[in-house]
Amino acid sequence: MREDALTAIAQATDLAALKQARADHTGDRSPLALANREIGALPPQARQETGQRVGQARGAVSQALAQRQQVLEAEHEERSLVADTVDVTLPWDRQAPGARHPITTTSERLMDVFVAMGWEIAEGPVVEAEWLNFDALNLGADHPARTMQDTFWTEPAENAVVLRTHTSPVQARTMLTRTPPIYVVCPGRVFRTDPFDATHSPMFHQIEGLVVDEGISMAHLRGSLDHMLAALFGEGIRTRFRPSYFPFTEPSAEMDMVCFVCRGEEPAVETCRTCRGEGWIELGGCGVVNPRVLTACGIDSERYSGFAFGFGIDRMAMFRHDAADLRDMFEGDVRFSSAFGSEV
Ligand code: FA5
Repeated sequence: MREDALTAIAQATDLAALKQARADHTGDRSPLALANREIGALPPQARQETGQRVGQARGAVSQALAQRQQVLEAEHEERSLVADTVDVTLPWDRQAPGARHPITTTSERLMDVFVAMGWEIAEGPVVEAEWLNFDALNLGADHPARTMQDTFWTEPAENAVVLRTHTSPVQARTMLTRTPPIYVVCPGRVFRTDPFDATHSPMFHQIEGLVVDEGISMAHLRGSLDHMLAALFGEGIRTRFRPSYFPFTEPSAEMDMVCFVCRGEEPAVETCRTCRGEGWIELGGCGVVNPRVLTACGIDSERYSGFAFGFGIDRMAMFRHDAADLRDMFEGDVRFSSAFGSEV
């Protein structure tokens, strides 16, 4: 019995065969199990001697099983390692994956900067009520500044809707639905009947920021924008504030960044097609929220003040990646995105 079992165990060449040998030689119906069960029926003297022999045989068999199991498991693992080996040098024909667009990664980076400061993300629709795109922002029907942004009208009727020309209607939406303190940013697509050139597109992206709280001033605006640009481009980036006009902010300013192609330096600046010889690229408008806008949106303008800004994300993405022509952003060529795909 013992020899039969040990031979079967030694001859098991894989784990399945060993499992079978274990069942055959140690299972309930195995000769060793039967012998063990019959010990009790033997006369006392034979019982002791047989009990000892059967006990030793069972011990030897279970030890042999354990040893063989260890050997076969090690062999199995070794075989698997060889079988699963991947030759990374083999040529591959998988389709190249897509890549995240630099406008998406720039937009997410911008949101991270503000979320890290405790601001919230706000959203609004791209097809917007005329009232929210213009009137609520102190741009009444007869206001000459309505023509500042060339609008795609979708319905030339009363209660008209437009493709939003800026992300500023989200300011109005936010103030109408929340109470101060308000700290929000809103990135999104906007539309204007602008020509398609190196720095303009009829569809582009803006990020709007709005803060309404007690004691907010232009200084808070400048500090927040400097922090945003330093986080995106690194410290020491050359920017300037230019006095400007927006009906929804007073005072208002335009923030420019030095042209990343010619760096604003002579003689390159003169022929630079990206900044058209200006040396600067306009990033966006900003200012202290006009109290009339606060009042129109149901906020106590005696108690609260605020600041707002609306910056072009596409231009910041161009700057970040040294892309000289905005049109490349919208070609849909995956090689363009791939070049910046891993950057965040
Ligand atoms: C506005 O749209 C204001 N709503 C910004 C604002 C918000 C001011 C809150 C005050 C308070 P503006 O029309 O200047 O401002 O556009 C803002 C930025 O969008 C521009 O500086 C530019 O960076 C970008 N931009 C404008 N038109 C285009 C375009 N056609 N293509 C790409 N970027 C554009």
